[in-house]
Amino acid sequence: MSWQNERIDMNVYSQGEVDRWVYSTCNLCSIGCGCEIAVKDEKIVGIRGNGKHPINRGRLGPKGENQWQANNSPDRLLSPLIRNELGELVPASWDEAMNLIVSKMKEALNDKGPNSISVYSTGQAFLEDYYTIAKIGRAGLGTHLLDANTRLCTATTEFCLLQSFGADGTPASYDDVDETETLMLFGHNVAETGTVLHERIMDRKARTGKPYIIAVDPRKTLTVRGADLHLQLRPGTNVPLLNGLLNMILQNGAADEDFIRQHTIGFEEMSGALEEWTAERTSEVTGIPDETLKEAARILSETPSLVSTTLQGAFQSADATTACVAINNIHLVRGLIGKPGSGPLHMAGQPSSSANRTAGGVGTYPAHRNPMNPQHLEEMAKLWNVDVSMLPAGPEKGIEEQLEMIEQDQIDVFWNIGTNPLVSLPNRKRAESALKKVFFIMQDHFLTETSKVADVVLPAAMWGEKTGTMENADRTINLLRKAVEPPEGVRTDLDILLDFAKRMDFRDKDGNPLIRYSAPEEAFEEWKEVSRGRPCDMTGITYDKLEAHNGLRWPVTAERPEGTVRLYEDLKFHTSADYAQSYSKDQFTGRALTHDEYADKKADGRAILHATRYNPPSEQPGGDFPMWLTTGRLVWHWHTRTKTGRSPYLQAAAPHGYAELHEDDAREHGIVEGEVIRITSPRGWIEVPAKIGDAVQRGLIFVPFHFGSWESNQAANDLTADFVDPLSKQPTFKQSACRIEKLRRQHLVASGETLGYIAEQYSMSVDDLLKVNRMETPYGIQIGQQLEVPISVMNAPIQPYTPQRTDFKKTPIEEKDEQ
Ligand SMILES: Nc1nc2c(c(=O)[nH]1)N[C@H]1C(S)=C(S)[C@@H](COP(=O)(O)OP(=O)(O)OC[C@H]3O[C@@H](n4cnc5c(=O)[nH]c(N)nc54)[C@H](O)[C@@H]3O)O[C@H]1N2
Ligand SMILES: Nc1nc2c(c(=O)[nH]1)N[C@H]1C(S)=C(S)[C@@H](COP(=O)(O)OP(=O)(O)OC[C@H]3O[C@@H](n4cnc5c(=O)[nH]c(N)nc54)[C@H](O)[C@@H]3O)O[C@H]1N2
Ligand code: SF4
Ligand SMILES: [Mo]
Repeated sequence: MSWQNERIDMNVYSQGEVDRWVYSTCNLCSIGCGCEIAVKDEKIVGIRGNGKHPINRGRLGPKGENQWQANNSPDRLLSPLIRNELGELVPASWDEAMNLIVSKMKEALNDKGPNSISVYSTGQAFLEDYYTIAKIGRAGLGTHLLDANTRLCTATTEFCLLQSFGADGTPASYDDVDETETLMLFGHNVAETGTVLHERIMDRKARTGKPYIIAVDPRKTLTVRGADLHLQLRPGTNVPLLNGLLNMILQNGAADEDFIRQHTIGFEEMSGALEEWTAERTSEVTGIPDETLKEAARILSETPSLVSTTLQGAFQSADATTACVAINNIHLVRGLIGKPGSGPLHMAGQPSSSANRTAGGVGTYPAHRNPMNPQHLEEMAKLWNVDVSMLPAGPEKGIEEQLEMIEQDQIDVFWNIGTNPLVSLPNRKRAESALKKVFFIMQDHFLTETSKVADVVLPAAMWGEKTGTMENADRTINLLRKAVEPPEGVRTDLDILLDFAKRMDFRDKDGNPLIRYSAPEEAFEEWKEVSRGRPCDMTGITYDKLEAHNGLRWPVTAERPEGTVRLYEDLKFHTSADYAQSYSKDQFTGRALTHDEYADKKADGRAILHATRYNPPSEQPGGDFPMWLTTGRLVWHWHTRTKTGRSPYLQAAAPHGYAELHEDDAREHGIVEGEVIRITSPRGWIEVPAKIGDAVQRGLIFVPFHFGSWESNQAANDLTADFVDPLSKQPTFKQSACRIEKLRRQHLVASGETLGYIAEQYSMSVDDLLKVNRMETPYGIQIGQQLEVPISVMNAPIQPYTPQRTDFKKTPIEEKDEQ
């Protein structure tokens, strides 16, 4: 059972009582915590956790508690902006802005056709928005260039699920995390990136000693510090590790042969590819000691239940989809799926990235339909009452492929909704040059780094100012109700999309408006019909029911009115060729298979085991760039900080970027804590203070990607490589090569100067001055001697975070007692 009790976390700034509390959901990550928004004098003045919500029972993390402050930020966009002849963004009316967009769209349609228009959306808006983007994009504009920042985020979740089980939809849920004996956190720093889920895990662990936690990460993260076993692999070696573990599981005789025979195909091919991965070879490649590997394999062989989560350490690494498929293989070989406490839980990141995949606002088709299956396209054409020839069945194009298309002048109009690509895309300078070439529409709450390339800016309403639903990481659909009106001049994403559809005069086959709904709930009601009979069937959901139940996990139908805790309990997978969401891809090359190739596999409801071959990261340390660079998150900030940077508390907790390096690497270079160093990769450089410790392994540098302003030169994505996984097309943010350089000036020792005196002049300690100059005791300095001094030291520490703000009983008690 999750949480023994409620604890209502609250953060309210109000003189006296608030006027009302409005039902909502946290909009800052995919955990999906329930909350209520405090309103006073028609303004949002705070937030509190929803004690009845099964996901969080009232708890909120630091970002959740502080997200509302951005709503009241004085620099909100309050009117559309258009770039004038002088190149400045100046205020314009909605009519001017929308008419300009419509004329540019029509021009592109005339000149180059529908596939010269791209809609690049987000994982932070609502299902109703995504569904509308899907409908307008495909049945209105007729483009198949629909993508989103979900490509950077959870595309791999989708593709590994398509490969193994035939459709998207993560099998296990948080309830399984509560029940499992063993939890493997794979490239998932949940203590910092899913704080409330981590509290939930650690709360149970403190009470019962369970689950046993294996953390797989090249860094000693906060998550690792709460784990039982740390597999500290070398960057980019996920597939060798998993292949080695699975090989040992087989050698331990732990395969569930009946399960494999009855419910899977592909075992021979899969196991054939594992043979080379002996414990010795695996240890050699991953850098994990032999005994540690064997211990992990023993636990994975013996555990009666297992939940494996994956996140960006898996998805943004070389061979992302293959690693996640290898995790599916482990679950299938051990028969640990579809039963309480077991299953892969491939995570999401953004609060509604899963909803975009489900609703088809990205490369996917609505409700897990297969665009290569003519029958599925017919269904969509019928549901939307359009001619099937309207629905282009082109293969999905990821954002990195779209940038290439822009470079080749194939795309003219780019509509960017709810994302900040010039901070979040890899190798951002390349992205910048590409995006400068298109007519760029930006829809956001604020001006961001991306505004630089925007031709039109549309001010969008924020969380708390609109109604809609989101899908979290475990298939829960949550409701968010409007608490206050958006500021004057600001419109919701849905209203903007509906207005666009009207101005474009999109029509169905009978000449009626293509979009006939005008409110979120009506959009949801239409979407429900689209989902009918598909894996994500939501026909049993209404807004009121979502509020009454505090979220429901799909499928929710007449037969399953309370939703579905875990998928595949009947061990019938979505792999029949008529029903599958995809004919899948070749696991090694990424080539899309045809209907016949897929049908010939005869999976027909059985899960598919794939051979998982190792393909080392495209860029490796060497030559001028001898170190690994990895990038990621810290607990205090959300992505590019457009929201968290506007919270005084969160901004104070982590005011600037930094680079984490190992103490031995620091010693070798004579670098001291807080010293500003330069990090250079084949694509660019940044200058950030050094944070020294043992969190990263030797030879690895970690840089958070939150600090992307053009002025500060701290943006991780000035450095990152833009290679993508061949299956999911997700960029490899976690592995690039780099070097570190000291930034020094010289100090000429003058007569009478002592080390203490010199150190003080540069606000350094004597000890640091010695380290910088690699001087050992006994030391002496002489007049005329050259000393090195860092050009700057920024010792403003990032505030530490205590991951366990738990209120559990400290004495472990038997799990059965508390149920
Ligand atoms: N505080 C905070 N929370 C967030 C977000 C945020 O911006 N801030 N964003 C949300 C979103 S959209 C997402 S996608 C999630 C991401 O959540 P996470 O995936 O947990 O976060 P990251 O820091 O990107 O990466 C996770 C870990 O991958 C490890 N890693 C690097 N290379 C490898 C490798 O080769 N193998 C393995 N196994 N691990 C490796 C890194 O050391 C890092 O600790 O967080 C969500 N929650
Ligand atoms: N180096 C490196 N780069 C990364 C990653 C990494 O780990 N390392 N992680 C990647 C991942 S997983 C992700 S998810 C991306 C995130 O990358 P982005 O999505 O670019 O980052 P955000 O800061 O969340 O930007 C969202 C923008 O949309 C606006 N916004 C928020 N909600 C709404 C809404 O409802 N409507 C509208 N119209 N606007 C809204 C916000 O104000 C903000 O400007 O970054 C990716 N980039
Ligand atoms: S864990 Fe995620 S959903 Fe929950 S409060 Fe924190 S940011 Fe919000
Ligand atoms: Mo993400």
